[in-house]
Amino acid sequence: MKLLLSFASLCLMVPLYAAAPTIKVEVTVNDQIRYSTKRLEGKAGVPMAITLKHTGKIPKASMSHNMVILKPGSMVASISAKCGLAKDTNYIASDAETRSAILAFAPQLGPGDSHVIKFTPKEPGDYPFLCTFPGHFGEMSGIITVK
Ligand SMILES: [Cu+2]
Repeated sequence: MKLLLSFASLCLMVPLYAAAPTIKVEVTVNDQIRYSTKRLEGKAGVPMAITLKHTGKIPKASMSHNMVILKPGSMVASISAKCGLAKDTNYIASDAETRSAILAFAPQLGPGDSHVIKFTPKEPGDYPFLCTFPGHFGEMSGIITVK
């Protein structure tokens, strides 16, 4: 009986400790050099699953897109410039500044490709994101506002 009671109280307690549900969003890209949105919202400590989907037709070699999420306060323009030169590593630069700034990313996607980026912002803040394909940063950047 005692065991049964403790099992029952455990069951009642579970919902209190259940993790907050993942915030799921979809961002599309196509042959226009832009994301379908420049603003996303998250909550500190709550996992996010961001699906990046490429719905365009231009071959990957001449037009591909990724999404790189950076720590708040990162030097976005400088990281964009370095990644833009890193063709051999899929436009993700491997220097220390870039590596420490990147929290998560989707690789370069071609037409029909999609990728789910999973990350959990730990603190409130403005988390920049960008596409690092050369020349895309000007139009393809945005902010995840985490409260
Ligand atoms: Cu792009």
